[in-house]
Amino acid sequence: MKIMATGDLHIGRVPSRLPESLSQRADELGPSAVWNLMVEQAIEKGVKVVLLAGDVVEEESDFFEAYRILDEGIRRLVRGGIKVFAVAGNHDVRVLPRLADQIDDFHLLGREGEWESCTLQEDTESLTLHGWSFNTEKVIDNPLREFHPRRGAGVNLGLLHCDRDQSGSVYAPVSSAELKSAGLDCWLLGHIHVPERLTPELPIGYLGSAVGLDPGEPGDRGPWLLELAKGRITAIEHFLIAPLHWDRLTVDVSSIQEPEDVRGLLLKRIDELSRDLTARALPPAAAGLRVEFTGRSDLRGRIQELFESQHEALENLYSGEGRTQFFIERLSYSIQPALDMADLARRSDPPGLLARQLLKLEGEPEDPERRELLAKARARLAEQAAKPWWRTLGDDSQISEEKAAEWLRQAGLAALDKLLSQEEKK
Ligand SMILES: [Mn+2]
Repeated sequence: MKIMATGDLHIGRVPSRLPESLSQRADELGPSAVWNLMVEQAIEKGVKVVLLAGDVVEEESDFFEAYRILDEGIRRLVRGGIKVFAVAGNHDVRVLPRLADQIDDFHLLGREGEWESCTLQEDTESLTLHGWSFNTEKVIDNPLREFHPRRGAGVNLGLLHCDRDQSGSVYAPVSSAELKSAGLDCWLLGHIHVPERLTPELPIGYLGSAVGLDPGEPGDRGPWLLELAKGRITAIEHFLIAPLHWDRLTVDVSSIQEPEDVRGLLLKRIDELSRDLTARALPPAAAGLRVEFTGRSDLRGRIQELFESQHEALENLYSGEGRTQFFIERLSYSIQPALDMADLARRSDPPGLLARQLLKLEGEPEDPERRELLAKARARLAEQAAKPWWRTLGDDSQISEEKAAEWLRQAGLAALDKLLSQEEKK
């Protein structure tokens, strides 16, 4: 039996911070778009049950828009033999019950803050759902206090909108320990927009928003697919179909000679991301990037000038196969002035000592002092690499001199930056 589940959809909210060229098409990128994709994919993948973990609708005033979008989607799902269940969250506490009353086959679980269960069956597989809905915008009581489940057939799954491990919260505070000991096999949670890593071994956590609604929601988004067989959860997959992807890129400019070289570095990073996104079954139509330039360079001012003069071009970047429109939502410049290592190395304080070691690293490969430094580093790293908890990552205990030198250099530069920034603050 296949299940599709999503956390916070927020139908009615328009993704923010889109550039001019995309704001006209915001409908194709936001909550209603991901919902339509979910409907299509649920039918195509032979899903039997679709679950919505609250905050399906942004607010009361979105009733008509949400009605049109949900009604149409749910009709299609029902025609495909798919059942739809939801619980209400703090945003849709009033609007969701009303929508459920209007839309046939839209089942709201746990009205009036009372736990509700129901068992579904498909061939030999059963699923028992336990759900609870918000009945006021703020709920200070822990809904699990009133939860005394009677286990039903098959996998027993809890659907809940709640604030986990925030004891003073006014959004239905619950604790991880209570969820674990509640007697169910799985908890799919709504409210927090950052998705957690759900696995068949630990199927308890936040599903996250179905699509990132602003740059503050970077990373992978989409609904989840669960598979049940012989009364157990056998697979859980985060199904990354969000039509809009937000991401943060840091681009180290330390190596550049000319300000224009930064464009190439930036494109390379976008290319890498583009390859990842294009490999998806449904690549996003658009991706918004928050880019931070880092590292050390004396060209900071000229880099900033260069990018500020071509603002428009940064709203419409294509890369690779060009299926995703990239845009730069924000550029920031955390570039430090270049260091004069030789100058620093003459100092007798900790930065001076560190600078001398760094110069050694970059110096003559056969220098005995360099060799000794690297031998020590490799011994220490090998000790770490041999620890049992790294074993599953494969046998990487052979650390080459070259690799050790690069790690030392990066660690040394980072430490030097830290030491010098403390000096600047004095
Ligand atoms: Mn919420």
